[in-house]
Amino acid sequence: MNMKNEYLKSAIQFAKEAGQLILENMNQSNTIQQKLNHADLVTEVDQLSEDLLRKQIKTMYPDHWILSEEATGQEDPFEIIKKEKSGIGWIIDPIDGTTNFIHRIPHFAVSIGIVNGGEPMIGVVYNPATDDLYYAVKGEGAFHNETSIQVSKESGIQQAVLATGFPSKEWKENSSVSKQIHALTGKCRNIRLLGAASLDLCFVAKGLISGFWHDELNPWDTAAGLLILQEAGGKVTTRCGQLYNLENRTLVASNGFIHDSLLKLLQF
Ligand code: 2AM
Ligand code: CA
Repeated sequence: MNMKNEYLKSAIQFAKEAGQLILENMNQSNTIQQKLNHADLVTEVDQLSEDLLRKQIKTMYPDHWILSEEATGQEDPFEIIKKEKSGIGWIIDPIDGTTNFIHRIPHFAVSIGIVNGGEPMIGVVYNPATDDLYYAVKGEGAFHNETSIQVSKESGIQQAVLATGFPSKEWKENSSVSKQIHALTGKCRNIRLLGAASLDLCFVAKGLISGFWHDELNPWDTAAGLLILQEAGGKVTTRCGQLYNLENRTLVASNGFIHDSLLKLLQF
């Protein structure tokens, strides 16, 4: 087995183990803590999942670095990403979609991106509640469970279903996200706020929706989904249209065909 496939196999195994742990704890009354505000939440299950993932990675790959949501604390993850340009690193979100998890909405995921020399090499996104597994290896296509996936062929923004979300600090009156949604209202087929960025990217990759935009995401929200979407034929840029990398704070993702129209509608 080549190394890339070994890492993929490990990432899938770790994501499924963490997913099992999350499900086992889903119906317990978990302690919920606020981070920035009443919309920015973390549970003890986020921490349990992260501990399991870090332990597995450290045991199997002691030379690899790890960037994960809860361990990062108040540090700026973008500064860490800028420094970690060499070697192999695992960028993990132990639960993406924590608010859905807390409300027992079965739409959350374990997200694991592996980068090599700063470039995404492997992406694994696993929703344990529905047993949906998305994954990609650089240059080898994207998959949902065992099936190869591609983006939608939709070329008109009027036929496009899009998704976005509110970064917790933008959950307020006169939010910039409300303005963005307003700018697209009536222009596309409809807009969804599904609550888990990694799965939004996979939904674009699978052609279920044609585009997704989101501000202020962190590298652990996007590292895995970014590669899965690119390998499915999609396009990911910043809101200014530059090719997206893990250091950027705005993200516009699409099937490629509607990209320019979407970017244009978000320029105001
Ligand atoms: P989380 O569940 O891991 O917090 C919801 O639109 C999406 O945005 C989720 O993927 C959520 O990730 C992410 N998100 C919410 N608030 C965020 C914040 N302040 N910074 C970065 N990502 C955030
Ligand atoms: Ca999270």
